[in-house]
Amino acid sequence: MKQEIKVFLEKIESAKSILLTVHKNPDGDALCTMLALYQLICLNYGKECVCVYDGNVPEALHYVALRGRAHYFEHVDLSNAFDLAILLDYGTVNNIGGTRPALDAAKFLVEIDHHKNDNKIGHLCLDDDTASATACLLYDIMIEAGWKYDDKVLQVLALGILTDTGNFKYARDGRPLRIMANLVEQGIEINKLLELLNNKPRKTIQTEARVVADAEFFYKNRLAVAIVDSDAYKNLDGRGENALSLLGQIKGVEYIALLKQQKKNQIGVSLRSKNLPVNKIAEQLGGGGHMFAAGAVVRDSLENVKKNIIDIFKEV
Ligand SMILES: [Mn+2]
Repeated sequence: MKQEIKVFLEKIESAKSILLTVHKNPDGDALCTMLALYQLICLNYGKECVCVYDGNVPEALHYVALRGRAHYFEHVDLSNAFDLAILLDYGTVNNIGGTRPALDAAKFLVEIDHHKNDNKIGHLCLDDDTASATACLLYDIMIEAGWKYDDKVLQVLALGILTDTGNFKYARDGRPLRIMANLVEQGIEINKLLELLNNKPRKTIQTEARVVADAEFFYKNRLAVAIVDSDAYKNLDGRGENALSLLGQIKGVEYIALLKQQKKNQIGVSLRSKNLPVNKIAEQLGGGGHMFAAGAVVRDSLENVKKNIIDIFKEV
């Protein structure tokens, strides 16, 4: 067994209190991997971890197994330092949000992540930035540790992989498919999981459809820019993945920028690309992410951010 995993298992073994957390506004991979680890520690060590997040969980994820185990951080007493904290799928420190003080106070911090990150904060880092999802990393740990698991663990791991790879579209190598093959052989039904995610609020889907209808196109239609203004933003559930996906289906579109007015002068930017990497552009805007899916939060007016984005893509 790898030395790091050995240390990880020893830390779980000896901890009296364990905190699990993920990036703010958890997506499917973050939430589901946290829930899987919660259940694995329960099954294998008889220990109940505390699972917390900052921000909102998309409504579509409200029906996943074990959902009730994860709590908004302000609803939980985090004042006593935890023996062990485990931070999953966080990307960069800026993404952690309100659970950060509890992580800093913990006696030992383990991170499990698949994002590229030059500023790691874990005492032990079980990271691999070539992995397609943090769920893949946890699956490998589970197998290497020889942990028992149940159907709920398999369900949430499968959901983590499906959501983070966009149903395998963004699989970076064969690993997520091999893992999913194992999960399917053990009873996971992919169509049922995809159905389970079809629980988005009507106002979200209608808002995303409107945003797509109003999108603008630049540079011979290679760049699509879509705007979610502050009124529409209230209706969004998650990152606007449907709008991004629809725009990506348009012939000739190579890049998509979805600008979300979170506050008057705070714009969330989601970038998608079919060919050339956009993570460098996201970094230029103060954010980061993966090669073909990246983002940033820019503190400026919607008009300025839009103008700036269109300018940046002139060079691309
Ligand atoms: Mn992820």
